[in-house]
Amino acid sequence: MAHDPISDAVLQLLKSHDPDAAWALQREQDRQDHTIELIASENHVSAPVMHAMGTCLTNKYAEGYPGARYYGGCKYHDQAEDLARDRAKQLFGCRFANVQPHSGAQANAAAFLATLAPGDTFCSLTLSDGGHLSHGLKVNMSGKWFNPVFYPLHADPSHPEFERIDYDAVRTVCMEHKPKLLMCGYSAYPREIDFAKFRAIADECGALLMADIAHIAGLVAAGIHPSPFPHAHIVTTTTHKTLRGPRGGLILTDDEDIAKKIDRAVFPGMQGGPLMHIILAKAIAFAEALKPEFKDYAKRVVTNAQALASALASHGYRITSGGTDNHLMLVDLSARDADLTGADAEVWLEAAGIITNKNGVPNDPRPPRVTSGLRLGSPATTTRGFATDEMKQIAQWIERVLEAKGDESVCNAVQSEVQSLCERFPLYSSTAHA
Ligand code: DSN
Repeated sequence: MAHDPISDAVLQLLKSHDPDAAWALQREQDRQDHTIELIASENHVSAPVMHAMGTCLTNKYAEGYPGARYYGGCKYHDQAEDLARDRAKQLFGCRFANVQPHSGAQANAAAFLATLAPGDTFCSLTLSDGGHLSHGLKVNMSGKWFNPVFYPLHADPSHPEFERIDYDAVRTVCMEHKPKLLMCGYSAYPREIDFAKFRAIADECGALLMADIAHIAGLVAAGIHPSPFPHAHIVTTTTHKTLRGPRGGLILTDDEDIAKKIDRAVFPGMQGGPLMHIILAKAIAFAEALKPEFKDYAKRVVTNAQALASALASHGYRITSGGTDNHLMLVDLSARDADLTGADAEVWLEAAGIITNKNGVPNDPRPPRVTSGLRLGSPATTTRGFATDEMKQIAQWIERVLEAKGDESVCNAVQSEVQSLCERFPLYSSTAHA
């Protein structure tokens, strides 16, 4: 098994220095090597990206921006941050990039700070229909300090656009509430987003358009999903999902005035010192995403997701909206078995070496810790080298485990087959990340 070489090196270092930490690292490395990762928001970074995160750039404070820092000794940090900014702009075809947000949620918070005053109204997708907690959840800063109003998905099963964005409803909600900011981009939405339609609604109601492309950023970068530019005023994203970079956030815009406000909102508005080792890793990941191989990777991510979705549908599972255009799908388990919950399915599948997350389906009668659905995605398995045959095999294993309601002997048998497949597709081998 080709382990991730950086974790291997760190493990050797830690074995005598800190055995408890070494134990946790080793077990996690084994878990990643021997299980199938179907969580739609996760991926396996390349060895150079992994290396960059464990470097001496973590030792430095670099508050401020290139050429205007609050600390001495930043000249190489300026170079690293400029590389990351320039590559991000090239990758997404826009004029301004802020690579400092520590996460996607912080990127969103900074975008709010730059464009809204406390109490202002913004509009986003109903969270239980696939939105994100930083898009207006009551207990999140976005829901406590601002006034979110929500648009739904099409809820009529007889409508051809069932469980897809209801653009008429978006317009109605926006014209009634006149939000300052209209948000699109989601955590559990399997269909293409029409950014031009959103922009037309934003213009009509006098809002800025913000696209949170955290999930689809890699597909956008590769040209597999339409770009939010030139439609969105602000684009936020994480860098670690389909984009396959280090864990972190990124904000993009074409508007110089908004860019200045974003920079001030990130620092000193939201954050102090940037994570410069992560920014170096972002620069490396952006360069990887600019390569032709990444376009091929992104295409295979979508093909693999579609293969998994249709194989599950052939086993009697309902895929919300009837399929997927991107890297993820929502599986409504209740159509297969009314008693089956996402919570049970997640635990049973994990026992078989298949890692997923329970997820509400639109209009789910069950609460978020139980749910009637699973969210599945293909970014990590595609990095590992799986193609459509392996995705169909995974669907069969899922069916075996769920049909047997997590029976221990069935889970053990599947787990052993999963392990064999993982050994045939080692992470950090010469074929992974191709
Ligand atoms: N928690 C992430 C996800 O899994 O989609 C979103 O930030």
